[in-house]
Amino acid sequence: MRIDVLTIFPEYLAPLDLSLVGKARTAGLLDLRVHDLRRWATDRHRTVDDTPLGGGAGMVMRPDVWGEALDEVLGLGDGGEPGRGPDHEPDHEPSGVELLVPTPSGERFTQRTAERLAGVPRLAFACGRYEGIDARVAEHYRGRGVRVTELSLGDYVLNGGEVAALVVVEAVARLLPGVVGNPESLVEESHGVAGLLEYPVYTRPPVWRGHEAPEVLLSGHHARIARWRRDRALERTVQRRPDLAAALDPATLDRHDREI
Ligand code: 6GU
Repeated sequence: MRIDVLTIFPEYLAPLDLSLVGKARTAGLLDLRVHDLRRWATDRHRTVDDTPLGGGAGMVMRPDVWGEALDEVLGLGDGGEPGRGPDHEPDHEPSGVELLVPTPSGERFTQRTAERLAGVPRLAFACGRYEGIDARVAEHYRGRGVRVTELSLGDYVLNGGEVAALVVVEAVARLLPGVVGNPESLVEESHGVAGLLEYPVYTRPPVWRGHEAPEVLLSGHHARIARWRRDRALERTVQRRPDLAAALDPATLDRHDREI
């Protein structure tokens, strides 16, 4: 998979050299390229923003700078020739690249989104400051046949899209074949297909500072352990995430589950 990140703060993406994502890059499983948006600014001060049309606080990122940057990085060529308007049908073959725009006003990013994105051959992130990128940029690339997804991590506001891009890259990269050593570890974890949070986990010693690990986990009784883990996962989900509990498919719950 190839991922491009466009940002005015390339240093913010430095953690992508580390850990699992860093190893995926070294192993050639992930081709990740970070670009400084100011490379495409044309004035002496490398300006990328301007005041909002209609007035108001803050600054808005300029469509002209984003347009030049994205045309080059997405490999689409010049999109500004006369006769092409926003109402035209896309006249490019979809390039297989999906443009992701992190914004608190986007659709919610979930594990389902990460799973879908892990199957897209090319992703590109347009990281804006939180007042945002001129809305015509997303509209323009949609009109050219690019899938554009505005994504939000949750209901809070970050200063810009960079941290959100880090989160999405990590969530997607670990789903790529060969990135996580043991694929079994992707199966049981929180937000898996069962819609349950993960059960609590323990390791040695069996007693630590007077706290005992649950006896069943030392029993060697695999069916009882599985039942205990499912009960704890359900209990946690009901207590911590009533929204997820309410969305559980009743057909996948057994009689024992209903007693939790
Ligand atoms: Cl994706 N971007 C920004 N700027 N703030 C956010 C967010 C994204 N998700 C939650 N807050």
